[in-house]
Amino acid sequence: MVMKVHGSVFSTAAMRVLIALHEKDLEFEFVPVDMRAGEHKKEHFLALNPFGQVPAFEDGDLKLFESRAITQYIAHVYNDKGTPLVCEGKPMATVGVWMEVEAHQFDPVASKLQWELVYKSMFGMATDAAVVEENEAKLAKVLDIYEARLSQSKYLGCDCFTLADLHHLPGLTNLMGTPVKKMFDARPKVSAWVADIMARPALAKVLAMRNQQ
Ligand SMILES: N[C@@H](CCC(=O)N[C@@H](CS)C(=O)NCC(=O)O)C(=O)O
Repeated sequence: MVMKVHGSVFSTAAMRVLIALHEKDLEFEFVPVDMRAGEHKKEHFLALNPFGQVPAFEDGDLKLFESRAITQYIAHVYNDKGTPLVCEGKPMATVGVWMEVEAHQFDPVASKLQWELVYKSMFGMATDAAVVEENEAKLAKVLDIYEARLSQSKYLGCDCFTLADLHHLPGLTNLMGTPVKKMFDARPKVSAWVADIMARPALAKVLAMRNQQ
């Protein structure tokens, strides 16, 4: 039975899973969830994710939610396919550190900036300049740490592309179209890393899915 991803291609969390599946060259079915119609809060979707958020994922009788748990499942269980997105032993511990950094240091700040600078305008709402300023200052601190890390290592987790890098791609895709891009451009190692990971064909495939919507 083919794997299923339930979500919206406009959801950064769903994009994370779709990019991982394309990196792994795995066959899957994408099941669109009409979030505008509140489909993610209806009973049939809550049976897949009781928190009523996309994505939800099925592989046979296994049902998962939480995008980063899903990508880790895909990377470990299908480790013989496509790009090796995880590694073994001690190096994996460091990849794990940088996956946590993305989830707890980068993503909360990047999500607030995306809300202010990308999504609010889509809903006809005004950007709150004070929130942007506060979160730009937080992002600057995170990016300084990334600049130091990327001076020692080609990618965040190790010298090859892993989930620690991949998990950033949806947020970066949104932020690169905003004035916040200059903060990434100002840091040479960060800027080279962004250019490198954003050139992944798997991301282009997910953006093509988005353009078809
Ligand atoms: N930590 C979750 C976050 C999922 C999430 O926030 N999904 C958003 C779309 S990107 C959503 O479903 N929002 C609707 C809602 O929370 O009601 C994950 O990584 O899967």
